[in-house]
Amino acid sequence: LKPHDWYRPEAGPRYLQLRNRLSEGVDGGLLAPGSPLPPEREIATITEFSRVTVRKAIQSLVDEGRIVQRQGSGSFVASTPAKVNQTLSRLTSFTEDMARRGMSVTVQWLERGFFMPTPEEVDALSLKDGDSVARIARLRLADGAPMAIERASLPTDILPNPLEVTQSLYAVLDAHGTRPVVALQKITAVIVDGPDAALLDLAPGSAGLRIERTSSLASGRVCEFTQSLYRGDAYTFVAQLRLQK
Ligand code: 16G
Repeated sequence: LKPHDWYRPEAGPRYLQLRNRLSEGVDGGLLAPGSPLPPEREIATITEFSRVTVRKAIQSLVDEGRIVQRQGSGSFVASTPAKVNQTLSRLTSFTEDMARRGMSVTVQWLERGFFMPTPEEVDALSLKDGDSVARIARLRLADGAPMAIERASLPTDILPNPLEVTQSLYAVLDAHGTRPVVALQKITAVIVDGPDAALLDLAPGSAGLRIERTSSLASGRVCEFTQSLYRGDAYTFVAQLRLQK
């Protein structure tokens, strides 16, 4: 048997035939990473498949993470974010880290204001009974590609006006003289699913890194508790180790 005799991409269910053609379009560079897919109707006309088949083919590529769907703006060819080598020895901000690499930073706000703290926040920030918490949760993008979902919680006297944060939290804290000087960071491997996967443009079931940062002022007071979910394929964390005797 020659390969052609058993490998026939045009065989199998119709939606898989179309899926293969679309997939080849992506691999062949016809559909560039990040570019929008033509509307379903148009794909159906060009390829002579039904709208139902087109929808099924697109859905199977969405499930594989090759195509991403954004609410209100349609389907796009997935773009793999640049891989970032991030050192684990300096207390820097996301904005600074990306700026150093010449990448542009944007944000999609998820939450920003005062909230009733969760027991975890009460514990991490040593809040008193009845205290509320300043919380800013956002999707962080570099050069337009989603990198992480970050949910930062701070005591209200440290961040009296959460709306002041339009881009960099640490720049705002710096201006108030409350930028943290030391932090404890924990990194755990997780599976990304549901709405988190959609926000990060990941296929459900992809690898992610859950990162928790607890930062303190020079006085030792905890001023920031941030829980983040980073794309597993976007980061390599690097630490230098020394022999200690
Ligand atoms: C980093 C920190 C996060 C901090 C943020 C401030 C990690 C895992 N997290 O993303 O804790 O709140 O920087 O960045 O490194 P910003 O000043 O750009 O808002």
